[in-house]
Amino acid sequence: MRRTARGVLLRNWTGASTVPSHGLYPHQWSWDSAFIAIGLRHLSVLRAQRELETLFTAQWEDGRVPHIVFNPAVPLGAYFPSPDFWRSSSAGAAAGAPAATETSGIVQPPVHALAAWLVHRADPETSRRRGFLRRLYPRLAAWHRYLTDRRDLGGGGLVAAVHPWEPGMDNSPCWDRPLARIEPAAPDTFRRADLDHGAAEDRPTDLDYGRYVRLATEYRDARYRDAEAPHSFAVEDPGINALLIASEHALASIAAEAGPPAAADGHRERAARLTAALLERLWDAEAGQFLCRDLRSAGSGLVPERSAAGLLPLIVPGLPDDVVTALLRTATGRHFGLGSADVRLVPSYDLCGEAFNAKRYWRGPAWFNVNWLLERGLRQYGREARADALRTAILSAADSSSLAEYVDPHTGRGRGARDFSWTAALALDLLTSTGPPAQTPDREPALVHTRET
Ligand code: 2M8
Repeated sequence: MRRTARGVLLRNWTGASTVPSHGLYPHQWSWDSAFIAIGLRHLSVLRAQRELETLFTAQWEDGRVPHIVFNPAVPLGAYFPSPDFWRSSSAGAAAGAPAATETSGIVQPPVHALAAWLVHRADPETSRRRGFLRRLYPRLAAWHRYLTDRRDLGGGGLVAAVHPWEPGMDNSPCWDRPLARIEPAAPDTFRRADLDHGAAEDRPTDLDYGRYVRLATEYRDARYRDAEAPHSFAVEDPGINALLIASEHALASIAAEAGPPAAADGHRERAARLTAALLERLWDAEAGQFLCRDLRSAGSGLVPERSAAGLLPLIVPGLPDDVVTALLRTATGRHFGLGSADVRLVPSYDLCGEAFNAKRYWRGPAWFNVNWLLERGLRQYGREARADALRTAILSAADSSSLAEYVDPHTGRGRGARDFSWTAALALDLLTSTGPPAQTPDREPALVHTRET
């Protein structure tokens, strides 16, 4: 398993970063790279540092970290939407997009500070020698500032996603209502490349794609300036906000190690404010989980759909006991089935929900990054036995599915791409850094040597 995961990460490395999968996703993706770095640190800390550094060289001057950094060597038709759709270097110039690198204009969940901290901890000496955190800290801080200052569209202290791709859970049923108001782009105005690699019944529908294209076009036409863009889709997602809080805590540790000494307290305070806003705006006691808030609906109400994003706040430290207890009850109950006989991994969406589909992308299948985050959350709240069982289940599904992009939550059968980078990276991480307390950590020496630049 370790050898297979390592092989996938080596093959998917393109010289300065890692593709999620050569066929379906042939460029660098933002939150993928964070998860990939978390696994790569067990193979080569230099390569793990480089993964994050490459991503941050494409950061915009307004602080945003684009969700895709395009590889100019890949033909335009290999992925849609391609650089000639986003036109970041021209349309994004006013927002500070880099002139020499083409990127998308939207973002993905901010897992990067957490990843940077874990990469540093894997080999603090090399990290200090290379000034890894010292160089990355201002960029990470600017990234978080972009989210908190320019994306608080609801005015309640949380970050809003302006495109269904931003929370990373593209076609989650949580977006069905907010998306229903969006006029889809005409099907003959774009060509999907994803269907060249994935089965149509696994992927989002053409109607969904038409809406994704419309929203991205509107943002681009507003030159990616948040104050001027219509943002006709604006949703506060518990996943993005929980990851921001976890990363804000990591940023406090990074600041204490390599930033201005006074900054650590500021990050802790910001994490506390975000946590209060998360509880205030997205916690639904009756549902026993966090929900999304649709800022463009009448009354800006909560969306009555249960996605696994609503459990991700388990990675946020310091939640009230009653919230943790309720989250665990929901995770292990009929909606998500954690630990039950007919559920291998926690599904991306409510097993009892009307829209549940065990095959179609983020409408039911289980994803490895989500389960890895939940495993971490369970451990953080002292549920070691549950965390150990989930760890075993993740590793077994990763192994039997050939490191698939996602799996059927009931059978564990692989779907989507195989040899998927974050599945390999997170499996490697679980094999290496955590596990039942009785097990001796099995650290391998660095196996890959990259040139230091
Ligand atoms: C999927 O998203 C991309 C668009 O960003 C796509 O469907 O083409 C999602 O699973 C997302 O979370 C992931 O980062 C990306 C690459 O793995 O693929």
